Amino acid sequence: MIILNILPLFIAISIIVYFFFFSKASSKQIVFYKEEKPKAIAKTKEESQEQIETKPRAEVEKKEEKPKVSFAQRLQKGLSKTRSDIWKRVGNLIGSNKLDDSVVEEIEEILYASDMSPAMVSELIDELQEKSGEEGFNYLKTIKEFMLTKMQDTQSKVNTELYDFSKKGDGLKVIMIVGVNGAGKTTTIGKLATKLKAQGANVVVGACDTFRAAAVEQLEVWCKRAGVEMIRAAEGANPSGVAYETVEKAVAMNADYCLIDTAGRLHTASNLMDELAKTKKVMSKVMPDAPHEVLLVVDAITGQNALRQAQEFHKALNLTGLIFTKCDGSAKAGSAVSIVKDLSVPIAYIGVGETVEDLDIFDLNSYLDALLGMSELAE
Ligand SMILES: Nc1nc2c(ncn2[C@@H]2O[C@H](COP(=O)(O)OP(=O)(O)OP(=O)(O)O)[C@@H](O)[C@H]2O)c(=O)[nH]1
Ligand SMILES: [Mg+2]
Repeated sequence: MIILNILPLFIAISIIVYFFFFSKASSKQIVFYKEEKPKAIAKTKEESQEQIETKPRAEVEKKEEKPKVSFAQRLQKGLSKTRSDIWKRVGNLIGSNKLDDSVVEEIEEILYASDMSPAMVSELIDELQEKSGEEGFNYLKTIKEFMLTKMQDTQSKVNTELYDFSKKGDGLKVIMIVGVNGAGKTTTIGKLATKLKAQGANVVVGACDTFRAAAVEQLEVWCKRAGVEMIRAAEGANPSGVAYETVEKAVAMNADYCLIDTAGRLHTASNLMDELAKTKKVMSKVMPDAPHEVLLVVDAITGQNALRQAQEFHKALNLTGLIFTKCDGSAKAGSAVSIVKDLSVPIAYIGVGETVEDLDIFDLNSYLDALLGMSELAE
């Protein structure tokens, strides 16, 4: 009887207790499912959406922008191979001691590999031997001093009007670019046109490499990008004719600079060298003092042969300057010193890569510091 009386109460309590725990557990599950998991996913999406919408555009772009690399850094990097393969090895052999006869031969071998002329190598070694006995001897300073003396008189002849529009006097400047195949003529013209145009100059380019359609197209890409006019002729046309037309057009347009690209040729091909001389001469019919500059593009990888090339081009065209390209890919930048000294022709520009920013005015001091690793020491 008592059991029968208690039973409903027991059932009722059981039901209440069951519902109380069950609802708590399920609500816990729902909350967990609702609040934790989905929120975590939604949070990420929302956040990224929020970032795109609310971050100022400049800030987003700034994050993507690569840090600007200065030309000094590019030069430093470009010449790192020469520095480590040549000058650091020389330094390791000399140290700060008196130059021992036993290492002279080894140093000689390393210096020949830099493509310095044999006469210059022996002069430098004499200098090092003499100075190494003195107090406070520093082999880098001695080498830098030696190279400065060899190059600075010639380097002071560089015509700044060439690369600095603000320093250019009145009238058109015609610049003819020559060199062996693949030295970097067209690329250099493209870089130059871009730089001069960016300075506000009015530039006209003549595509006088009429041997290959691809050569004209390559130049056209650069000119379009730079926003400068290019004069072209039909494939196989006479390059002299294109040079004549280009200077004529540049005069008519009252242009500031006229850049003449030419086809690459071996310095030993006399008929092609004669043709180049003719192209040069024909420009003077339009403008008596044109071309004002004839620049030889020298691929630094060429090495010792570069001096021979430069001599032949100089004989045929009376060069006014040199452009050293591909200094980033070579350990043989030593030929630069020999050519400048032997030909008395200064280096106007130096190239250390394929982009516009990789070409700049040749500054002897910075070049030697980067070559010898002296700026590294200064840091
Ligand atoms: N690494 C490096 N490559 C360069 C440099 N200058 C030019 N080049 C590359 O060298 C190659 C040849 O360059 P071009 O400008 O076509 O040479 P070119 O003298 O006009 O050649 P031709 O017209 O065939 O005689 C290209 O792939 C250029 O990008 C430089 O300073 N460094
Ligand atoms: Mg070319």
